[in-house]
Amino acid sequence: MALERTFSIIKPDATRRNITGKVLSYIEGAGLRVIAQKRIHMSKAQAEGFYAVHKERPFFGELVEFMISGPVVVQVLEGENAIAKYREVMGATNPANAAQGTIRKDLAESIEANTVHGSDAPETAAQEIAYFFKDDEIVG
Ligand code: RTP
Ligand code: MG
Repeated sequence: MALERTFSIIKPDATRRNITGKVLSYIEGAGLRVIAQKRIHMSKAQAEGFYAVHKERPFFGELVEFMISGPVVVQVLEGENAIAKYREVMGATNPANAAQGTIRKDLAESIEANTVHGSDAPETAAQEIAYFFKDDEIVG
C-alpha cells in the first residue's frame, strides 16, 4: 500500500486550552506521522480562502471568526490511507455524534469548536497542503 498525505489543523479551541500535545497523541497513536508542522495565526483573508467552499453556508462568517480567534497548528500527516484514517480518528463534525475514542468525542467543545480539521479527499488534501506549506517545509 502506498503512503498518503493529508492536511490537518489543530483549531483555536485546542491551542487556547493548551491541549495540542494531547491531540498529537491521537494522531501518532493511529500510526500517522507528522511530516510538517507550524503554529500560525491565520489572517481573515487566509481563513476565508481556506473555507471558500463553505462561503454560502449560514455558519461561514462565524466559522471564519472562530478560526482567526487564536493560533492554530497546521500539519501535514503521512501514513497508509492517511485521509480516511485521520477522518476516523477525528470523529464526526458534531462531537455529540462522534464515536468513543475519537478526538472530537473526547476533546471537542461544540460543532464549531471541534478541535481539528482534516482533508476529505486526495484532491482537497493536495490543495490544502499547498495552501499552507512550501515543498521544502515537508520532510517525509
Ligand atoms: P473540517 O472541514 O473542519 O475537517 O470538518 P468537517 O469536514 O467535519 O466539517 P465541514 O462540514 O467541512 O465543516 C467545516 C467546519 O465548519 C464548522 N461547522 N459549523 N455551526 C455549524 O452548524 C457548523 N457546521 C460546521 C465546523 O468547525 C466544521 O469542522
Ligand atoms: Mg470539511
